[in-house]
Amino acid sequence: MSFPKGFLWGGAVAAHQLEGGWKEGGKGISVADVMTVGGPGKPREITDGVLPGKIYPNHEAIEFYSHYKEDIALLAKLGFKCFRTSIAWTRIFPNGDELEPNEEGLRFYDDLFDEMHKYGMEPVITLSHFEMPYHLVKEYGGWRSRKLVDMFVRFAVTCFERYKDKVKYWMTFNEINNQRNVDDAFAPFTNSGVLYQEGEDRYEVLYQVAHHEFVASAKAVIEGHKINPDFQIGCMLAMSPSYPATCKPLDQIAALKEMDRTFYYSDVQCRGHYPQYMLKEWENRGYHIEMEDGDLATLEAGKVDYFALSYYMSFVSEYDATSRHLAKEVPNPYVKASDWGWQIDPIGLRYMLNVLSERYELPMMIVENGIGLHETPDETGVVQDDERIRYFAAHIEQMKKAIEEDGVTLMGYCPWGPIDLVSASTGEMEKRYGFIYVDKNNKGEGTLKRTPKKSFYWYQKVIRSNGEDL
Ligand code: P53
Repeated sequence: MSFPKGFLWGGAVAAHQLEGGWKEGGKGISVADVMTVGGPGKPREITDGVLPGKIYPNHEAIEFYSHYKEDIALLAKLGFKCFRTSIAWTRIFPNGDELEPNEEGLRFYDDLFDEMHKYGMEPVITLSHFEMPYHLVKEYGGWRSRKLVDMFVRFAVTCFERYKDKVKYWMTFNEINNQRNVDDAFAPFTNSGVLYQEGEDRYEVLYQVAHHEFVASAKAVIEGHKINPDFQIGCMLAMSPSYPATCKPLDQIAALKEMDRTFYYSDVQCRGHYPQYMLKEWENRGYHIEMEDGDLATLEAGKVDYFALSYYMSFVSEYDATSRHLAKEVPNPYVKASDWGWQIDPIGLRYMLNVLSERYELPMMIVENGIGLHETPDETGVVQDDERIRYFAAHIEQMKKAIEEDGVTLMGYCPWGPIDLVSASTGEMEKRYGFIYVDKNNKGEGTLKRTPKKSFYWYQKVIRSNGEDL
């Protein structure tokens, strides 16, 4: 038996990508509400508020807000032991800077968590998943402002107190490391509500922004443990290994430097202090990162309990002396990519779990994994998604090896988007991840009818056998 008893099999979503109801129940406008639909190679547009004539796919998404009972029942039928979603910050604090929460928003998540518990499903909850209040962008410049620390902590504490007997597993910031990618607008905006200005040193801004988030996250961990000592509060990073392109020593340095751009986030959140390579970068570049007295002690006291990761793909780094990070990304000839160019690499998951286990010695949870596919139901109305089944079987096989042969501690597995939803990076409905098909297209047309795909029955069997029957 490789997967431990009580292993958390489930799936993961984020509020803004499925709830819809963007104005229901007193909800405020989030950063996701001002992003249009894009496509492969066509970035989503970030508009200055909600403009007429544009398509904003997150406004309605798949209307989980009004369909959640039916959807949770379907996921229960699938056999979910847990369900990861996020609490839309804008349902609780519509603008983000209020002092009192919005009761109607709080009640929605009470009902949702009750509904999960009805089926013995454990909620796994992200506090900030690409959906911060847009007001905080306009008024404060997003996480550039130190003021957001207290606002986030107020939001976190409100949720911790309200749901202390309903939720045990928490994460502070989803994929906090995505914003390392300062060159496109998407990541800094969705992570942190940051729009870079002409002429500024984006990295200096990034490190200041991240410092605010690290302090906010650590404070949430500290406060959360006071509210319920049984809480498990994790960091959450997108983990994509970058392999050296060849065995040339300089390619090894390139891959190392490339990975440090991500490890910087988890080093702070798991070890409780800044790593030397980052302090040196600040010194060498003359960066001044503003900190308040007590911040470093807060980081030390607010280390996370577990490591939550998403895993989709791997990369390859080749040494490039002209690059800031000494690395340039090159394609991997040994793996295939999805229609969106994401390189599929199940063994990379085993590799990543090992690296993280050795670096941090923490329990881990895979809170996202999956493949986006173009899909249409066949003449019987069912999507025959054998490609998805193969993708998951291969990844679960590698998780098994990591547990059985390498001794990593894995708490659970939540594939991304168990029910089709709006893609984060492209805003498409037609980048589908689900075990359940949702009848809606990129233009927003469709009946919203939910239909299990072939993989639904396959994953049901996997869960029933605790990962033995792939
Ligand atoms: P979509 C980039 C790289 C890896 C994961 O992504 C990423 C991103 C940014 O999109 O995001 C995570 O929908 C994220 C989810 C997202 C999922 O991966 O772009 O946490 O919100 O939907 C899949 O195909």
